Formats: sequence, C-alpha cells, structure tokens
Amino acid sequence: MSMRDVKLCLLGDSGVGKSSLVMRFVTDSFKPALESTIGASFMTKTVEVDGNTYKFQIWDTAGQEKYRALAPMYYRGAAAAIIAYDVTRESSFKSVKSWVQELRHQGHPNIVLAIAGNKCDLEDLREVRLKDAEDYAKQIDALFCETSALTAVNVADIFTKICKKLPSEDFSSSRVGSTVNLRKKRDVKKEKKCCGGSPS
Ligand SMILES: Nc1nc2c(ncn2[C@@H]2O[C@H](COP(=O)(O)OP(=O)(O)O)[C@@H](O)[C@H]2O)c(=O)[nH]1
Ligand SMILES: [Mg+2]
Repeated sequence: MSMRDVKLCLLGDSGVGKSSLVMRFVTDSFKPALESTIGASFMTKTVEVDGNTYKFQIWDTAGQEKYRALAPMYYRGAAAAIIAYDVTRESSFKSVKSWVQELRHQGHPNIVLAIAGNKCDLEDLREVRLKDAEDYAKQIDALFCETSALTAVNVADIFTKICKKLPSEDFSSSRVGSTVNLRKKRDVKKEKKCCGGSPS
C-alpha cells in the first residue's frame, strides 16, 4: 500500500481550540477541559483520500507568546499548516494574518495553508464574519473552513482538503513512508474554499 507522510503543524492564539481540533480529528472526541499545551505535542493519524493513504504527523503548538519562538521548528519542513482562530474572538483572527506573514517569509513557499475558524457552534458570540474570513483566505489562496471541535463540523474535511491540495506525487512508485516532496509543483487544481456554505 502506498503511503505518504504529511508533516502538518497547527498554529494560532492560545485558547482557539487547536488541541481540541487535533483531538477531534485523531480520536473523534472532545474534552471540555484539555490541559493547555506546553511547547508542542505530536500525534499521528492516517486517512484515505481518493484511494491514497496519508499519514499525518501533526505538531500541535502552544499558542502562548513565550513559545512563539519555537514555532519555526514545527512549521519549517511542514507540508501543511492549519492556522486556527476563534470565531468569537476578533483578536485571534488578527493573529492569523501575522502567522500568514511569518509563514510566507520563513516557511516553505509551497506549504499548503489552511485557515480554520473554530468554535462555529457559538454563533451567538460570533465576532468574526464568515465572509470576511472567506475573502481573506481567498485572497491569500488558503483553504478555509469554519470548524467546531465540539460538534465535529468540518474538522475531518479540512484535513481531506489539505490532502487534495498537496503537491502531486506519483503514488504508484512511492515507497511506504515516503514524504511529500515540496519541490514538486503544486497541484494545479485550485480549491478556493474548503467547505462553503454558512454555518447553520
Ligand atoms: N464551544 C467550543 N469550545 C471549544 C471548541 N474547541 C475548543 N473549545 C474550548 O476552548 C478552550 C481552548 O481549547 P484548546 O483546544 O485547549 O485550545 P488551544 O490552546 O488552541 O489548544 C477549551 O475550553 C475547549 O474546550 C469548539 O469548537 N467549540
Ligand atoms: Mg493547545
């Protein structure tokens, strides 16, 4: 069976739900009181998309400022990054923009970027409009989803979309455990947004 290892890192302010998103994706569960991440934590999850197998190596970073200097260790060499914000906290959406700038300057030019507007279950507390985030993501050619680690909405989808946008690789000749080669050209098939539609 052909398998691709995909190194992915999660970035974003503290408390936006990065660890909860990883937990939902990896174990399909939600724990309301997760301990806050120290430095970074690592998990793997294997998925099948379009008949190909992808093994995600997920680095979940800590959002606090004191750990920010560590982030390059995780996003350098990453094939994909999910930058998460909290739809109920405008300041966390502003931080997305600074992460995008940092990745543009320091990350790999072909890194697949996805933006996750998490906690979309908290519609009443919303501070970030869906359209504003969608427009921004489109402008920087990033995948975009509003997600909820609590209800599971769009969590698996964002990872599936990332698989589809990874630089193409010849699976028939790939060895077990081969890694994504970022030097290869990006898949020409552009996907402007991830999940579409507005949350109910
Ligand atoms: N309502 C709601 N709360 C969430 C969601 N995701 C995370 N949380 C809560 O937000 C807080 C921070 O989550 P955590 O995953 O630790 O955030 P991190 O610091 O970005 O890793 C916790 O109290 C979570 O239970 C979500 O989708 N909806
Ligand atoms: Mg965390």
